Amino acid sequence: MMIRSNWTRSALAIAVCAALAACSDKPVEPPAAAAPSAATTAPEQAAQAPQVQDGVTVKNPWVRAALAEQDATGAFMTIESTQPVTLVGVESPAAQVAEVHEMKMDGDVMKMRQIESLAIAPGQPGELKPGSYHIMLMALNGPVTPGQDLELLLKFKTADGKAIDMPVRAQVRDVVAQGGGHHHH
Ligand SMILES: [Cu+2]
Repeated sequence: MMIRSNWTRSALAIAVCAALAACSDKPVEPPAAAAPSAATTAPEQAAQAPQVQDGVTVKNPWVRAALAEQDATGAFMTIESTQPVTLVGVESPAAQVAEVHEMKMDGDVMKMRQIESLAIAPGQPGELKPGSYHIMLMALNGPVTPGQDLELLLKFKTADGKAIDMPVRAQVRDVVAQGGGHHHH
């Protein structure tokens, strides 16, 4: 019974990934915010400041909005580090399951799989984006609505095995993902 429900979840995740891939050729993200010229206090909502902890910098984290009937969605960001680290896990209060995934073309078919870890080194940022590496949020606890901030806990390991648990707030963005057009139910 466990096996069956896991299988169903995986099948759904693949479908969602396919939908993510389908729109990856469209411009998804707004142009990177230019250097702020504002001399006064900038409101928080516009350009997101990079989030930094222990030499790890997370830029522009965002989550694709998910309607109430959707069970899964993806989270994306750029991760830089001043020392070699690996992303070994993710947790989120918004989802019962969070995994690091890789997606790439296998012939004509876009396939995705869970990966154990994602290596990040100085000068070699981890780019999590549609059609590539991403964080898969599955068994969502509720709708993921544009305008929300969604909490992610990124779990890194350094080369000498030290854990870096980094909380990140990701913006939920309403990105039209109708390319695949598969509706479950
Ligand atoms: Cu995935």
